[in-house]
Amino acid sequence: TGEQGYLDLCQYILKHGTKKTDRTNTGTYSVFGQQMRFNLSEGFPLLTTKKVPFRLVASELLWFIKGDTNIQYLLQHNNNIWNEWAFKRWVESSDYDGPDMTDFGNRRQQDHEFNQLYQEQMNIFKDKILNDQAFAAKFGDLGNVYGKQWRAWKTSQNETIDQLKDVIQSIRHNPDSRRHIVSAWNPEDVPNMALPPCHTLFQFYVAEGKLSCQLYQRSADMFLGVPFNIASYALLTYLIAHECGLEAGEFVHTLGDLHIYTNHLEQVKTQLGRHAGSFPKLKINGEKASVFDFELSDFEIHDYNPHPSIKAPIAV
Ligand code: DHF
Ligand code: TMP
Repeated sequence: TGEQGYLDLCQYILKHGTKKTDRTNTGTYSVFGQQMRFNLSEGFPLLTTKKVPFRLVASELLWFIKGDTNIQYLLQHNNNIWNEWAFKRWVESSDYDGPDMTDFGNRRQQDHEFNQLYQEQMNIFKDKILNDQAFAAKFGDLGNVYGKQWRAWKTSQNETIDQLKDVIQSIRHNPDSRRHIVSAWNPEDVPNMALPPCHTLFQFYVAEGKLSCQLYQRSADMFLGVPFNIASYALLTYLIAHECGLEAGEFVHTLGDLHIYTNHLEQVKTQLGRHAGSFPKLKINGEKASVFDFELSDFEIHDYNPHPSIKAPIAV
C-alpha cells in the first residue's frame, strides 16, 4: 500500500511481465489485474520517488469536471499533456498541408531532423488552438472523452445525464448506496474518441464518515500516466468529500493491463533505486463548497519534498 505499493508493482512487472507488442509499436512488459490502495487520511498520494507536477494533474481534473473536451483550456493553463492526441487528428486531416507527420510519435524519437520539423508543426498547432477559435473548435476537441461522459452522457432519448452531479447527490442523500458509479466507458462513443478512456469507471463508498473511491483503469502506463491518475482521483475524492461533509477515506486503484514501456526501463530502475518519503498534505480553499466552483488557486500542496523529476518519452 501507499507509494511502496506502486514501487512493488513496477518491480513485479520488471520481474514477471510478459513482453507484449502494443498499438503504439513501442513494446511493453505487461501483467493483467493488480491493485494498489492509498489511505487518504495519511496524506495526499503524490509520489515522492520522482517529482509529479501537481499543477498539471489539477488543471486536467478541473477540465474533466467542467465537462470540457477541448485542449484549448489545457493550453491556456500551460498544460501540454494531451497535445499529441489532438495534433494527430489535425495532421491526419485534409486541412493539414505541412510536412508528412505519419508516425510522428516514434519518428520524433529516432530522427533528430524529423523532430525539429515536428516541433515546428506542434508550435504552429498550439498557436492556432490558442488564437483561432474556429480552428480550436475543429481540432482542439478530443471527441466525447472523459468530460463529456462525466457531465453530459447522451441518452437514446436525446437527453443528457450529469453523472458527476448525480453521484454527488446520491452520496449526500443515500450514502449507503452501492450504486455510486460514474462510467466514462460509453461503447457507442468509443470510436469517436481520440483515445478510449483509460480510467474507465469509478465507484464511491461511504462508511464511518469517510468517502472512499475505487477506480477501474483498463490500461495503465505505470511510469507516465499512473502517477497522474493516482493524484487525480485522490484530488477528486477530497473535493467530493469536502462538498459532502465527509473525510477522505481510501483510494483503491484497480488496474487491468498494467505495463512498463520498453523505453521507460532505465527511468523505472532509477526510480526504484530511490527511497520513498512521506506524502505531502493537500489544503483546499474552505470557502468553496461545490466541486464545480474550484479553480487551480484553491489548492495548495504542502511539505512536498520529492526526488527530482525523471523524463521519459510518451507512446502515442
Ligand atoms: N498515452 C500513453 N502512452 N501513456 C499515458 O500515460 C498517457 N496519458 C495521457 C494520454 N495518453 C497517454 C494523459 N495523461 C503525461 C502524463 C499524463 C498524461 C499525459 C502525459 C506526461 O507526459 N507527464 C510527464 C510530464 C509532462 C510535462 O511536464 O509536460 C511526466 O514526466 O510526468
Ligand atoms: P491504449 O488505448 O492502447 O490502451 O493506450 C493508452 C495508453 O495510455 C496506455 O499506455 C495507458 C496510458 N494511459 C494511462 O496510463 N493513463 C491515462 O490517464 C491515459 C489517458 C492513458
